[in-house]
Amino acid sequence: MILNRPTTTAILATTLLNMLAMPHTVEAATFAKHAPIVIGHRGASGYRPEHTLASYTLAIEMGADFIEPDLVLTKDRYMIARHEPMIGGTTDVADHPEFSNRKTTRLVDGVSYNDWFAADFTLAEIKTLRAKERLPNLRPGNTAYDGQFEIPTLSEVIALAKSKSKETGRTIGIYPEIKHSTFHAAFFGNHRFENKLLKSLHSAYGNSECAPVFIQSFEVSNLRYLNKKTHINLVQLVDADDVNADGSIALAAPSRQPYDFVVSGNPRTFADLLTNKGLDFVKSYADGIGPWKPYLVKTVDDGIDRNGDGKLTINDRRVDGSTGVIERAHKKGLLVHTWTFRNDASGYGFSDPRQEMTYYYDLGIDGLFTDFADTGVAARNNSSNYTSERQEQDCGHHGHTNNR
Ligand SMILES: [Ca+2]
Ligand SMILES: [Ca+2]
Repeated sequence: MILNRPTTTAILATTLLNMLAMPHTVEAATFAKHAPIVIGHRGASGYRPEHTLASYTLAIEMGADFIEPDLVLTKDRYMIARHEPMIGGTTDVADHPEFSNRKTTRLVDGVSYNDWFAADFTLAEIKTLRAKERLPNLRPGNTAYDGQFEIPTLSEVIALAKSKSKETGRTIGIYPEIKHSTFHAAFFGNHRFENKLLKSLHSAYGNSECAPVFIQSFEVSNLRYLNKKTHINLVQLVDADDVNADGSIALAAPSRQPYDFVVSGNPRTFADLLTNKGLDFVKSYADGIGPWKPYLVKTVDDGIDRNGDGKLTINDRRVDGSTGVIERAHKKGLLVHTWTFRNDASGYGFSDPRQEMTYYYDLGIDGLFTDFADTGVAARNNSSNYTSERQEQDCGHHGHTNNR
């Protein structure tokens, strides 16, 4: 039966449903901090060129709780969403002859790059560029969108998250990453980037731990600085170079240490941040950790073709279970968000990406970054650790302690 006009009963039912679905709309600045979340990694970057409003919008429409803009600064100090200060791989800048003389060589975290750098372009110039797919071989379908989308500013990302929150009745959070803090400090001045970010976030969301925001960084000293300046949630990212056949973590520059440690001569590695002592240290300034997933689940390459496709790949690795990092971090009151889950790559020990993500949610992680938000939401909703009731908890009522 097709109803051309809604009946009174239908209208009443819809009104009731809306009331039930949006109990927290008056507290828009709160979010379900303790329900496991799905973070749209660079948006829905499995389906659209990363870090575009189209990519973030699709992630939200697929049910992501947070969208993740990586941030770099332009010459005139605007925060724009790009994965790297180098923009040759994700924009059409090479097709702009007027910018051919901007290509240059710079060191980023000790590695030399010959590329175009956002820091050499004004925002107005950046706005003449268009995004393109970073991984055209892995994601050929996404190249259909090359040349269509602008490079968004942080303000535009915030505006999108806010308007989509209103439209959907869900609180859509943002999870900005300060990229290469040491590089930006050398270019623009110490903490200029961090101060700009806080100014923008505090004005958009208030200086509150209930703001639907996590600030993330692979560096340490900038997070410790931010901890003194804001109540907004901070997450220490923990990188590595690779995972060995026996499941242990391989560390090599530039993914061996936070780069500010390299500069200051601090010998501690990323792995050192996840020992009990390391977690105590992180807990002194951050609310959560964001380790690469092999830090959390041990998988071993034992030469068995588990999925029977006649090839030995990372998907075939034996899954040995939790390394204990999740449990130890939780004991210290740290949230655990891990990365990156992809339907088309990176499935250590799993051939089915949804199964992989559910496995991590079942171990108790508080959230994960995925390029495929739809699969992430399906996996999360399928997890034994997820109930819609938990999702309605708000961050102010559940005694999350921090050290500020
Ligand atoms: Ca990121
Ligand atoms: Ca195989």
